[in-house]
Amino acid sequence: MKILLTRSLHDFAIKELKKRYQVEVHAGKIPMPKDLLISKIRDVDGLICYPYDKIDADIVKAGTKLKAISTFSVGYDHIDVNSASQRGIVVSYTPEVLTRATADLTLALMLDLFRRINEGDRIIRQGKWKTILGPYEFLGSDLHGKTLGIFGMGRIGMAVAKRARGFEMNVLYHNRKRISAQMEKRLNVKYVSLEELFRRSDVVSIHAPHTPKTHEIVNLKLIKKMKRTSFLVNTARGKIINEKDLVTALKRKIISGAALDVFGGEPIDNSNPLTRLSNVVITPHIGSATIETRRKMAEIAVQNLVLSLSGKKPIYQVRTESSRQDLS
Ligand code: 8YV
Repeated sequence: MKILLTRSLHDFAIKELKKRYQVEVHAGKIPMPKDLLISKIRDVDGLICYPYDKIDADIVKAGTKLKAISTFSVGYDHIDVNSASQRGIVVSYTPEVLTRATADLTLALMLDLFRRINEGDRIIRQGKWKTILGPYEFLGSDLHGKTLGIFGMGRIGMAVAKRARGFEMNVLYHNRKRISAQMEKRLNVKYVSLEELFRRSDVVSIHAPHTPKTHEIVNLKLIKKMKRTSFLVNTARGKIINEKDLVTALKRKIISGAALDVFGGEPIDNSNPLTRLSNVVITPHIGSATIETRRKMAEIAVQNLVLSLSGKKPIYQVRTESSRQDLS
């Protein structure tokens, strides 16, 4: 069988794949240009892809021999899962192993916003720290006693809730579906409407998947419900926020700041207005980027593909919209 990887993966993973298949690893432009992907996919049985590869209906249709798509990610908004399933193609993904790493980064970003870590770093590097700071200067705020609003109470949202309790925060959440009363009690979280979440939280953190329903759901109207002292954190998908509206809100100081690991289009550079705002902390989509987590993701991406191609159930199969219970 032949398989295609749209970019390289850990050596051990490629080795494992080469034991079983004829492997082609795309080494050129990232993401792989659509024409090239279409011409290559015609000939392969399996595909390993990444969130920036758009695996739309055209790609799926061109993959006449394609039996399995394994994405190196928990998000699968880049794959037309319905088209794939109609053609009997098994789609798999890598949840769970990246939950803690992503939740850790979320807390790191929150701490950064509250305690102005990056801002302080920038001031020193720019030679602007001239005198010892006075009692009222360069103050941040406490996390303890503040309210965190989690939008999307799936695996990552829950891991963030657990960590936030360690910082003695109060936690509200909004999810497409309310979690069980037992789970709410265990996590010590309270369900509220989306509007209430934005209105009452000192920091809102996004952990929902990107779907037609969540596309740019965080717009100026919703951001305007937030307190002027509040922050927004996004480690999920950039397209959940209307980025233009967020820039407007940050410029007009409608909210205090934002920390973003994901963007509407990636990568971003300094032509993006977000990079010029001092009340914004930005990271280059590194939620799952730890040595341990990425290794586990590679292991699972390989196992998912191998199992699917041998006609077995992959470890984590993406279910189609109609068969899905929990969106986040
Ligand atoms: C990426 C992610 O997969 O898992 C996801 O959905 O967005 C990330 O973990 C990772 O950046 C590799 O592209």
